[in-house]
Amino acid sequence: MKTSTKNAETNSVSTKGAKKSALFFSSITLFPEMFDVIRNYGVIGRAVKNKIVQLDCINPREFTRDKHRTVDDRPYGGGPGMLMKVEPLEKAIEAAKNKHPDLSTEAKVIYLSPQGRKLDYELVKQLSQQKHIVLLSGRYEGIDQRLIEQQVDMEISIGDFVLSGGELPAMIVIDAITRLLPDVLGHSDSAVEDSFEDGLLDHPHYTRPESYLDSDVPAVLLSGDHQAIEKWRLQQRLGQTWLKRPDLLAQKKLSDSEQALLEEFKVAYQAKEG
Ligand code: 21W
Repeated sequence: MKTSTKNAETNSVSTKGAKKSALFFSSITLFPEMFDVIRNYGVIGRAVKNKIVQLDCINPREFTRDKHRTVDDRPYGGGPGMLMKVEPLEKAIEAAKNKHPDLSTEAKVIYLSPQGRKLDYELVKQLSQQKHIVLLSGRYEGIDQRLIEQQVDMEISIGDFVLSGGELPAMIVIDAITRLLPDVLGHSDSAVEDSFEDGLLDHPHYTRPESYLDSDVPAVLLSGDHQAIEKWRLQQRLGQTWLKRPDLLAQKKLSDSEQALLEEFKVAYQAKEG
């Protein structure tokens, strides 16, 4: 078993002698149990176990004082739906920020909201440089605008569709950031290889059997010619991006050899599809 020790002063963990920086997530949520999904399974679960990331949930309900532990309140101006009650939320944010007061940088407070900046690889990469991220998940119709203005550093959306709350988006943010941290992924699924770093989609993959419903694995993948395989994969990545995400390709500066590979793909595609 891997043993790791953590130094509270420097916010670093050492595993088998190698130093690395830990990232703390504080999740403010009315549904902390939802986060057990990422805490206990897969790549992120292992990162939590190895103390590469820490994930604490803070429930605003714990900061209520009334008999019914009320966490919702009515919107000024009327209309359907409720908002999250200000005082418990304010106290939860304060408690989250104070979780790691000894860090060199302050916590970044992120409110997951449909009004936010759309999450993409650039933003995930930028956030992976932080030490402490507070993720505030809204429920009901959202939170008081003054809390956003005074307590929130950034609003993030995961796309233009309506969800029931911020918890799933918060978990998506945690998953995407954690994958980019050093030592979270093994060599077999390295972050560099499948990142959006080079702005291209992935190439197609094949496994056994060699022939499936009369359709064969591309011969080059069985050739053992690693140079030819790498060339084919790059050509597929260029071609698939051209077919499916022309917006990504438009942003990318292609080298002469990449341009030639893409032109060859287009010719073959047009010959096949007409
Ligand atoms: C959804 C709360 C809609 C309030 C337009 C005008 C966090 C989310 C969420 C939610 C409304 C994210 C309305 C993508 C999401 C989230 C809950 C407002 C009425 N719509 N990213 N008026 N999509 N959603 N509904 O829903 O908290 S990040």
